[in-house]
Amino acid sequence: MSAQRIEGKVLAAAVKARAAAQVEQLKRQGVEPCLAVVLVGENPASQTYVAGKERDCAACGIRSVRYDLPAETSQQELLELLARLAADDTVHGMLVQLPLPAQIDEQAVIAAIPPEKDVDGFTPVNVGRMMIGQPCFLPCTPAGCLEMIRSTGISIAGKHAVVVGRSNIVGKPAAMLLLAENATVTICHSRTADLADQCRAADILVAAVGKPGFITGDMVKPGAVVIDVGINRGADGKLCGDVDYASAAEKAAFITPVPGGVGLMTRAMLMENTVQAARRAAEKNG
Ligand code: NAP
Ligand code: LUD
Repeated sequence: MSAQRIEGKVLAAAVKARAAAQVEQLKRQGVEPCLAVVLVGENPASQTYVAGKERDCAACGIRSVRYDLPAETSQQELLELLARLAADDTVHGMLVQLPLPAQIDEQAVIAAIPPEKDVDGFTPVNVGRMMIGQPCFLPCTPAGCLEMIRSTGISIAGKHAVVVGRSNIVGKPAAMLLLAENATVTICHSRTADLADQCRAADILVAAVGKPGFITGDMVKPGAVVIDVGINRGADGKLCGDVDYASAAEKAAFITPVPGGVGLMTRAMLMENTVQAARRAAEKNG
């Protein structure tokens, strides 16, 4: 069998077209959706991702403001900027690109984002709301994964989903969203004893490990849906995922590519969240 590629580019374009239509409507009501993106230091990958987010904003008609702070920025300075953005009514969504330099406490920074502007869905309030199924901003990468799984047309309910990785930004929330869709969910991590067996049991396999080619074809159940969240540089310097695409595609029914997969959906879901933040702010202000 040769798997069907789940095209991030096509799906992201559809999500962004939907967002753009809503932006048009908000603008007619006198609201210009605006996203503030804060980048600390000069991590080249972060710069690429943030540039992509700015391009997506422009394509959707969303105003974006970018703050580039030097790597030596103190936590206090960053918190002061966030307080200004939090108080600025023209800013609807705000995010601080991760990772942050070592002198800055990530959780303290996330806590400085008001939940109603937290378009990454990283604040404790939004994480808690997601856990109990209340309306919230869904974290962009897991939400993008869900959108890609849904696009296959398979029904998630009752399926065995295996998520490899338990980070706060990908693995844990991805598992929670799959659970909310009534999958039976297994979360694997570096201390999982029988990882290959666990993976082979998966109807839906989500890989968020951060190791190039970590998931190989022998770990994929025939007919599975494989979602590759990883973004790594291979030995050849090229971008690659956590899944060995060639061998996994021989077993899977559907598989996401890297590049051109989950990364593009992460950006698209951010546009959706930003529009939602602007819409809620507009409703609140009359
Ligand atoms: P992370 O915080 O480093 O977490 C990696 C997870 O993988 C951890 O839970 C770790 O287990 C687990 N792991 C590591 N080695 C393992 C092993 N040998 N066996 C089983 N599990 C293992 O990474 P992350 O932020 O979740 O990101 C994961 C990957 O996704 C990275 O390549 C990152 O660049 C990419 N990413 C992509 C997007 C996107 O939009 N496409 C978004 C975010 C991240 P422990 O918890 O036990 O250490
Ligand atoms: N921090 C993210 N850190 C890293 N790929 C992203 C990402 C676009 N606060 C905060 O944006 O949501 C976040 N919020 N993340 N990520 C990863 C994570 C964050 C990853 C990939 C891409 C955003 C992306 O555009 C393209 C693709 O896979 O096709 C190609 C990118 C390239 O390097 O050419």
